[in-house]
Amino acid sequence: MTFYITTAISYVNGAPHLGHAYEAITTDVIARHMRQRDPDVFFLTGTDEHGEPVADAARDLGVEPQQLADENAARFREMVRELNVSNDFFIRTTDEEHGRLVQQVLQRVHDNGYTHKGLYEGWYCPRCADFKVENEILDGNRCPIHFIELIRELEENWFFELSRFQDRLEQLFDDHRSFVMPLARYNEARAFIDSGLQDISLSRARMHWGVPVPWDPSHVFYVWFDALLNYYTALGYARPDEDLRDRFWPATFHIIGKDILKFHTVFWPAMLMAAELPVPEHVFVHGFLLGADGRKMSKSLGNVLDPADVLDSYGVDALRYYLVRDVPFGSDGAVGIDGARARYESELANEYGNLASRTIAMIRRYNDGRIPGADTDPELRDEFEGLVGEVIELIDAAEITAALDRIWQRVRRANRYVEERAPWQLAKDPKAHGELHRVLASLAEAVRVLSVLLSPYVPEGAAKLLDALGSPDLSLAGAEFAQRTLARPVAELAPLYPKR
Ligand code: ME8
Repeated sequence: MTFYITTAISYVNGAPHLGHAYEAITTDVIARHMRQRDPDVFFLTGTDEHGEPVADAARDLGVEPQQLADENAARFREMVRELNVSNDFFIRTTDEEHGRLVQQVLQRVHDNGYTHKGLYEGWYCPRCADFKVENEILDGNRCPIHFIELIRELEENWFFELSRFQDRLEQLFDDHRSFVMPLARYNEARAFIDSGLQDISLSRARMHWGVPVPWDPSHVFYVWFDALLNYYTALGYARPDEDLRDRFWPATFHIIGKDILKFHTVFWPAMLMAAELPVPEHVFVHGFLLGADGRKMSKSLGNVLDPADVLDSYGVDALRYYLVRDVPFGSDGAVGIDGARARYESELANEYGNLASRTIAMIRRYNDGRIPGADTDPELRDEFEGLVGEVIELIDAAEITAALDRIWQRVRRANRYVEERAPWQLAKDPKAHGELHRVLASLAEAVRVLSVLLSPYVPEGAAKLLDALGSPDLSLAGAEFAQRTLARPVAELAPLYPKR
């Protein structure tokens, strides 16, 4: 079984912001979890570098688009690294190989007869790079996302005959209820299709910053088609010695934000059908992180929380954990540094971190650092019964927040177990040493299982704990709560999430 997951690719008209970080982190949680089940995972992220969003920003700064793209793509790459994101490739749509493959695929769409030249007249948002249809336009001809005034465009373009895919898209949605997730987003996409599809621009005559149309080189492709194709083209050249398209196409999951639903759930499958390529299995649509004012975080609105503030103060696990835990995946959520601090202190430090420290310290103090060979306690074992299966089922549906919640219930249960059994009391009573060994063996197993399950969320802390236990195996096959005897004594463990 293979599993191919992607993020949207980010516009390089500015620096990365928390919304980009959020998407990279949440996608990474799923990718890391899947690798724990089956190693044949491919995880793609990257940057979207053509079209007006980038050309206009470069013009305003008085630099060439390529220069702006180079500078900002480097910042996105750096962000991904700092966030501990485990992508297998980073695509840039200015990669030469990408452009070549875009031309190949869209030439096929043209050869298959799904294009025509025509006059486009309508309203256009240069920030979205989107030709808005009637019901997407706010009063005063404004963009519903950026609130800026739309531009009246009148130009001769190549059109993609989207209208001819009305029936096939309806069929796709009828047959695959999980094509778009969650259900509310499925309904939204379905409503857009049901309202009747119109042909859309495939090329721009007045734009030059893009991939040239091979059958009419005075045009470049409309940036959205160039961009969407990244998911497919990347597989063609990510590995110099292997064309990964046979192995990984179609994608299992595209993870995107709600503002780009129409492109991914309507235009994209139609384009693939026109090119005779299989369509992706699922598009999962997450919500927006909102600023303190409750509005979309965006450069143009100036309400962006810098992820660096959380990273500098609390570290990478804290940012990853906070965003996944506080914002139910699929919904919007307002976020800020106070919330991040609270989750760090009360949960990462006081619950998981403390459980880990106590367990290791007690094994060292009361049993010379050896995990006792005693049987684990059925009471705690029962609490973990079925947990791995629950997590797997939830993450199959991209329910990463719900899965984290289930795991965390057991973190809390294990902490209560420490209080109830009070190993420090048992240690004072020579007659209770059998019980003490059972409690220590159970706690060692609990923190091990919890760390394996938490590692997609907090890879740094989980790895430290598993290292101290001498049990680095991350596979979910080995994550059932059982009795373990480990070869070497546990190592000293510095606090996973120290007080700041
Ligand atoms: O849309 N909260 O790029 P982009 C959560 N290049 N997610 C957010 C967000 C926020 N505040 N702000 C943005 C593009 N995003 C195109 C995509 S894909 C073929 C081309 C998400 O840089 C947004 O929804 O504007 C999108 O999924 C991603 O960040 C990149 O946004």
